Amino acid sequence: MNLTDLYDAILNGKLDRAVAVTNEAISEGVLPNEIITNYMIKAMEEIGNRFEAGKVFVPNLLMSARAMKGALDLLKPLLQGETDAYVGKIVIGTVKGDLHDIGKNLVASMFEGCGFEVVNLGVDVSSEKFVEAARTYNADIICMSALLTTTMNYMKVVVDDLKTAGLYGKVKVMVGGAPINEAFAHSIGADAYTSNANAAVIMAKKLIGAA
Ligand code: B1M
Repeated sequence: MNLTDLYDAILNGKLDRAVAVTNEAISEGVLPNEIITNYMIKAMEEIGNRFEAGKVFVPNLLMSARAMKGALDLLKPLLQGETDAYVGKIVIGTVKGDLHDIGKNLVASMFEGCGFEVVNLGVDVSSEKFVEAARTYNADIICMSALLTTTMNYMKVVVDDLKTAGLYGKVKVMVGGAPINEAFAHSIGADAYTSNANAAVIMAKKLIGAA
């Protein structure tokens, strides 16, 4: 089994091949995090670069996303942390106008595997939905994901609406996604930014005093 085959399968949008290689890797005991970080995410970065360079088009992104999701589904049950104990409640979603959900779902799976109860609101989530869910589920943390520079600013709308609803400070706010960084998170009043799913779990535990 050669894991670069998985990289190639995702890059070329070959779902069946991606699933087959992932199954082999699992049976050979390769750690899920290694498969995800070193091969799957790298392939998505490369297809993104090729798209930006005009060498591939939206259908190619869709095919790669489909292959990535199929392979990731096999790994999700294995993303188990060191504890099964309940840690806290998280509401997560991709912000309004944005349909990218692979990273957000990976973060959600890591949270679930590490003892968080997760309410996943999906993609294209309005501020009203975030605020309502925070209240309805009595969430400890709201996690927002954005992959587009045109949608990232919507995170501030959600933070402002949390303020209006009297929830700001009561529910913590975490943000992430490729165009987001620490300075942006700070500027909109979010409590934390993390660059990846592992760091998100560590940060979430810290924010609610469970670290
Ligand atoms: Co689009 N897309 N896309 N896309 N897409 C990007 C984001 C882009 C960078 C590609 C490029 O040009 N290089 C570019 C954005 C440019 C910009 O804004 N500056 C782009 C564009 C332009 C577009 C469209 C506008 C294209 C078009 O239609 N002309 C369009 C927009 C649609 C919309 O949302 N309204 C579009 C559409 C799509 C598809 C639907 C085809 C597909 C998404 C399928 C899906 O998600 N179901 C797609 C894809 C696949 C990509 C790339 C290639 C891959 C994204 C991905 O899944 N990465 C992407 C290029 C890239 O990112 N390099 C690109 C893998 C994933 C595991 O990483 O999501 O970054 P990521 O998540 C990471 C971290 O960011 C972090 O943890 C994750 C795991 O470590 N993280 C969090 C994410 N969310 C977090 C939340 C947290 C914490 C951490 O909470 C606290």
